[in-house]
Amino acid sequence: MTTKNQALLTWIDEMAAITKPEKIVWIDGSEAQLEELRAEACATGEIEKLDQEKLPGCYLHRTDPLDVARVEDRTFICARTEKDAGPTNNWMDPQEAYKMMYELFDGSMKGRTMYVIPYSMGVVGSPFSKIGIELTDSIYVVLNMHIMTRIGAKVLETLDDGEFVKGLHSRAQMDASKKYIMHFPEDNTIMSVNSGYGGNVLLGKKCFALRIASYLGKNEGWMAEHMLILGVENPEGETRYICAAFPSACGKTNLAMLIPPKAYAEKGYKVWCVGDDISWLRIGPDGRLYAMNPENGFFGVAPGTNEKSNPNALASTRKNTIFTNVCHTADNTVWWEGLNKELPENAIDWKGQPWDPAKFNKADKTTCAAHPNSRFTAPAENCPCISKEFNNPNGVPIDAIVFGGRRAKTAPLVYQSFDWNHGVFVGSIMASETTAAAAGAVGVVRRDPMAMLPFCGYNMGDYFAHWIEMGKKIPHAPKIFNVNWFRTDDEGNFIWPGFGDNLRVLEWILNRCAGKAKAVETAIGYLPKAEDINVEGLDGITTETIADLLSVDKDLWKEDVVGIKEFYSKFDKYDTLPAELKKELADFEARLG
Ligand code: GTP
Ligand code: SPV
Ligand code: MN
Repeated sequence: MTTKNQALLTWIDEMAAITKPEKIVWIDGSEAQLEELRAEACATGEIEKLDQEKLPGCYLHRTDPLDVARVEDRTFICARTEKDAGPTNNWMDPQEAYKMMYELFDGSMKGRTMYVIPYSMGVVGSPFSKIGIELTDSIYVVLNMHIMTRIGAKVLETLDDGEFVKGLHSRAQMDASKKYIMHFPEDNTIMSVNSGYGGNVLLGKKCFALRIASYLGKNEGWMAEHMLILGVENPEGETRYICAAFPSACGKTNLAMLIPPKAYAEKGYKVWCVGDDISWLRIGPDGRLYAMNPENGFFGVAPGTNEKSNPNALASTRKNTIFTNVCHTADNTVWWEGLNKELPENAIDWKGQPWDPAKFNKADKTTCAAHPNSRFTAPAENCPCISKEFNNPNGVPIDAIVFGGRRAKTAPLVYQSFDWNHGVFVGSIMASETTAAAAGAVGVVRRDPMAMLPFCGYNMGDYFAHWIEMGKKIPHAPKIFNVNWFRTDDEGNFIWPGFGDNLRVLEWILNRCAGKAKAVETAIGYLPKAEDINVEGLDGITTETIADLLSVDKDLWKEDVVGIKEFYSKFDKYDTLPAELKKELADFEARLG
């Protein structure tokens, strides 16, 4: 494999001079080369080959037990000024950051191989796709990037002497105290050291496709969002597309692949998955907003995935999949909490220790066989409901944008914003309980605007302003909604059945977009009447339950306003909160009375 791209060759030379690998191997994307790497990683124990009859092409990997999730406190936006990174990001001066990182990378690949991975986010060669090069000393990273992105010689060919995003990753000493995930948006550069976990090291994903891309999008007039993309096909055979932004581990993969409830399937409803995590959105020639999924696979949460909750995700993991931090069973397959009711005997837990099912206690995460953030990396083409538009470089036209999070109270099952700017406000005040997808406390409510809090590559006030500006530029803008699948009763149980039944809510959303459904106006937005959510075939859920799920408690919202104001006040320092959002907040308070 060769390239004439002098900037690329020079950069690789410079990075190799710092990291000092024993050799450099270019990843051409061929099955022969990948197979060699799998064999090498099996020989060193980096991955284990699973039962090839039951799970052909599947492997298991365990990370360091202290390296199991994204590390937000070690993730930095190294923009030129602190203002450009904004109050919600960690910031470091770029010169200082480069100096520190080059010291940490000094000799970090000694005795190891540096792999050069050319990858494309989006269909190779499409004008809407972008190319990255990741240099890494981890075969696990190479094998995952092969599933999650389009890699190899074909990417290098289309790069020619064009621009690319530089990514440097080294496991180095895997020293947690020296773990850093650094972004240099003004230089199209990402550096990650001392981690081997997914979101920290698969640099095409959150680092490039969200943090760097959101910055590029602001400058180039498009948007990079933490959103799934799905198509709902009605019995007449028309497909309408929806993008939805939920925080990490709040249901994107599940919604993107949902199986319609029986009553819907019988009528002929179908759901098609275009993407489960990231959307790149542009205005099309017809004035509508188009979404494309820059990824080529799913890096999905394993626990809770089963034949009932998400059969499409489970089916996607039955071949050519890498499992990370799940439980290894005695018959050389995998298991995780919620896969089925049978607790495996003689299994090995995610830390590599014998697992005792007798000591398992659902409420105590430390007794789990699989880590709560254990994941599968599965090729998109495995998914039984993958959309025929998956490889359409232009993406799909979007009717509705849906925000949502985990809220035990306050947020109703669904509501619609009054207009685009109010929709931006609704996205900006999103709050959700934290999950195991990031290191730190779980279950604490925090503000997570547009599910982008950990992923926005620049000042979030400017990001809100970009949303407002986009609204002015899209002639036929999608309608904006908010959903909450996670309201609980007094015992803490989820009231709404969720999963496939979420289609009942999407139906109201799409009917609203088509001007076919009624709504009631409330202080927070337009809500369905309880009888407008179809409960046909739902066990134990009546129109009264729906009424309860749709209730708007003004006192709870008044409490929420305190939290919104506190969050908004973070933007005072550089005065970047758009006037439009200040007005929306004032109007909201007035409506609450
Ligand atoms: P990331 O990959 O971290 O971005 O997560 P995600 O947003 O794709 O979340 P995912 O679909 O993997 O769901 C995370 C967890 O939420 C899983 O344990 C699911 O079982 C659970 N979950 C998903 N959808 C629903 C739902 O509708 N209701 C309930 N109660 N739980 C859900
Ligand atoms: C998330 O945390 O939102 C994920 C997994 O999708 S990771 O790739 O680790 O970011
Ligand atoms: Mn995600």
